[in-house]
Amino acid sequence: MNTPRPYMKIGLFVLGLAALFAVSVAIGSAVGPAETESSEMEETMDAHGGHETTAGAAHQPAGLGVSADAYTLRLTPTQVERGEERVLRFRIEHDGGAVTEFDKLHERRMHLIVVRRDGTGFRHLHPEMDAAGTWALPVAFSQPGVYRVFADFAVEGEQETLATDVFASGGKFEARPFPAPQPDAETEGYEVDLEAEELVAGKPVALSFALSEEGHPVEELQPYLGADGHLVALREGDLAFLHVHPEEEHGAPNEIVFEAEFPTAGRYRLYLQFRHDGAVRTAEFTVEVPR
Ligand SMILES: [Cu+2]
Repeated sequence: MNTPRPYMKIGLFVLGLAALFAVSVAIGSAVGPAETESSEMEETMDAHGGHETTAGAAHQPAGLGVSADAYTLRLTPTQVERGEERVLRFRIEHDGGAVTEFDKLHERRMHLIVVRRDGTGFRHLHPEMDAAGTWALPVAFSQPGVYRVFADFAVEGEQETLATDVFASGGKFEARPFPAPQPDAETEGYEVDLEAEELVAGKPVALSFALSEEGHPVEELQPYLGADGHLVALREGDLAFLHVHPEEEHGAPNEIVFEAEFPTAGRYRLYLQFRHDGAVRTAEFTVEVPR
């Protein structure tokens, strides 16, 4: 028999503590003294310190993790009170430091997409970065719940989408499932009709949105982020983030066309943004990719 005696157990426990302490010290020194963020930020760092490689994950959709391709999103605070305006701060880390050089992607160096886990409360924001690589912007969450925050950016020609959850406490949480699939949507007096080719998982398809206002085609669309419009597509269940591409060619002047590739069968929530009369408007759709 090899049962440890009590003092041996204590000895092992102390050794274990010492090992934990050593790991903390190593992480602490890797992060460096410049770190002045809150303890919430440090907890995140301890949980996700080090860079994972993405071998075997090449075909995973974007937006499923805080880390991908050796980039890590560190965001604080991740717990807020509903209705309270807070400044969200985040960095993109690579090789132990904050990235400060970003490519322009759709005319911006950082796109922040905020949406509650049930697909409601969609927002598309553009934070500001300081010289040290910390992005910041004030955000208030009017409804309680768990929000997905996506940072969409490109570095050295590679687009990345990292995401984390932000928890908004207080009030009464009422989840709403994705609305049923429907080929048209209304927003701020605009009607938007979605025409899609046959939706097939794993194959690029064209999604065409036709805009009208009181039955008349809207033909004076203003460019938004360097294109006719912007489209975010999220998968039901895990909010995987699809990269879709605006198409320059389209049939009618009131049409906005994208090419999307839905990775799997299932439902997706689409957020189409377009600019008209000087304001950006968002129309939402659910589409279903059959098995
Ligand atoms: Cu953006």
